[in-house]
Amino acid sequence: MAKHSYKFCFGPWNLSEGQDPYGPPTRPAQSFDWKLAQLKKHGFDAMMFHDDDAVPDIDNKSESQIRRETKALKKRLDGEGIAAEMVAPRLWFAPETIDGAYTSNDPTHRQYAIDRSLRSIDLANILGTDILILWLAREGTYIREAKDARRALDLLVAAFDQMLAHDKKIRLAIEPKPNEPMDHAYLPTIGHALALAHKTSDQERVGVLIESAHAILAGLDPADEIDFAMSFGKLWSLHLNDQNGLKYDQDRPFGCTNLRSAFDQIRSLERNGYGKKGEFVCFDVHPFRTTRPEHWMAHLTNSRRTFLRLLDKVRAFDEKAAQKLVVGRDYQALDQMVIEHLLGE
Ligand code: XUL
Ligand code: MN
Repeated sequence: MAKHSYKFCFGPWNLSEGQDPYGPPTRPAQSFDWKLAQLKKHGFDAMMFHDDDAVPDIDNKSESQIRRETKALKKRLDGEGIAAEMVAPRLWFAPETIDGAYTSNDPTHRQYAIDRSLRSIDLANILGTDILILWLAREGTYIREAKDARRALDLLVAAFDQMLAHDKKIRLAIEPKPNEPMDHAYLPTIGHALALAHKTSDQERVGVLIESAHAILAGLDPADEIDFAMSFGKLWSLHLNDQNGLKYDQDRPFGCTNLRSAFDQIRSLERNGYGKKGEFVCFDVHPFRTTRPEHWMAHLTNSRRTFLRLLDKVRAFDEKAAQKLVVGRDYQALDQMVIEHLLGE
């Protein structure tokens, strides 16, 4: 097994303030400067950006101001030796995206979504990344009769084609999630996303991002999703985290709920060579609401530490012995072998 080192990242939204639908923030807002300083200090290499993470209040700024601010951000990132891993249009906050973005029933709102996506591609160019992440937050329905799923797919393909035509180098990475905020999302799994890629004008430039919690919410095993995407050469980014069953999207620290699943995810990354083409391991995790400000980075540093400790476990796993048990169909022994390995001496 070829050994390589991994590069880590997170987004400014991962240092959130603790608000949920039932209560206000529990920590005072931190500045972007502080977040950037923490990133480098704690062994992370890159930051993820929604368009309005890069340029706050982006909808109320002129094109020239947006370009100026993005260039200034790029200069700062370069100065600190931090890469921008991706840009993602935040298409779920604005009044224009109440009924969805690319699949809204209102054509002017669909246009807003496309314009904002094309501008995000321009931001990605300035920030030096060729990856546009598309979490299709509101592309789905609350009630089945509100939209036509086949038409929605056509609208998604048309939107993606415009993005692909806008910039010949940009790669679109779809981040599937089966529900929340919608009852049902149109692209709930990696299989759906890759099938849709085939309908676009340049399928080579349409891939995926896997988030552990989203796969679990779809009733799938994140490690199998990783294997599936990587067999197509299409896993271009990754949001590792954890999720305790079928409930709201929890974004828990990586490995905190199911250590064995975390081990399996890393095993799959290792055997497929994730990261060898420069891909990052991102942690899309949030602090628990109870977290005190002085412990604000712990969910991220803990996720990174768990990843690295489990990576050692994966690399020390006796694959030959495991293979023998597979050949002998002794899965009971294989099961215990994994458990003993995780428990240690
Ligand atoms: C939503 C989610 C987003 C995306 C980025 O569940 O995971 O934070 O990762 O837009
Ligand atoms: Mn995510």
